Amino acid sequence: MIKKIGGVLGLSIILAGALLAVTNCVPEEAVQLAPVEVREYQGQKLSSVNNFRENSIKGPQKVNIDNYKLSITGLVKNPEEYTYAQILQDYQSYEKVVTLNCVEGWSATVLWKGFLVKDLLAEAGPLPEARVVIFHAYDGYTTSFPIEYIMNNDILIAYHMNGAPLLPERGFPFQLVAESKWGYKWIKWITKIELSDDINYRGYWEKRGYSNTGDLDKEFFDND
Ligand SMILES: Nc1nc2c(c(=O)[nH]1)N[C@H]1C(S)=C(S)[C@@H](COP(=O)(O)O)O[C@H]1N2
Ligand SMILES: [Mo]
Repeated sequence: MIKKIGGVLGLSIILAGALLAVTNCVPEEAVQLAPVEVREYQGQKLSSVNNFRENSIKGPQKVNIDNYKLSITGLVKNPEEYTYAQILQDYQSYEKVVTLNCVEGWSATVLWKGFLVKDLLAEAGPLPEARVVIFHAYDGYTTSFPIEYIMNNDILIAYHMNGAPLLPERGFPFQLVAESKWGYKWIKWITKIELSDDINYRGYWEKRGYSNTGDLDKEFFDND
């Protein structure tokens, strides 16, 4: 009797195991479909990623993500290099709708998703002499900000626009969301963040007469 129950039990276990094995054949990874752009967020209409005008200094850049690194250098305790995947994994992500205003008179309102520059800086540990944060890009473009602008605001480096990864022409892998600043401060294709003590540093357009602060509520051609 005990033997018989044991046999039935044994058979049931084998059957249950077989059933489990079958159900386990369902793929665990979600199938990736082409991203669809979000055009409205919390009641607010968003611009399309195609509403931008592309007039970057050297045209759209194609960054090969397989050997891409984002480095943080200069006046920091721990210089660091990150892959795209590490940034997306290791840093808390944030979403925010912010409007980019170009000096040429157009603007685009977009849902940005990315990480906070100040979280990256906290990890790197700026030295006390660090006054300025200089951003460098794949096309040789640069722009800079006082360290207080980065540390005292929630400034994002974005990797998604309207719910989809940045397109190559929109700055893939990373664009700075320099809120309250003119469009030329929104550096695309960021490769390096350098902490510096050079308070007179001027980026690409800033060297050519554009305001160094780049504040939206002020003239973009001034003598600061
Ligand atoms: N690396 C890089 N970033 C850049 C530029 C550039 O030429 N190179 N142009 C800037 C200017 S002038 C503007 S208005 C915004 C516009 O972004 P868009 O070219 O995606 O429209 O990107 C900014 N970021
Ligand atoms: Mo611009």
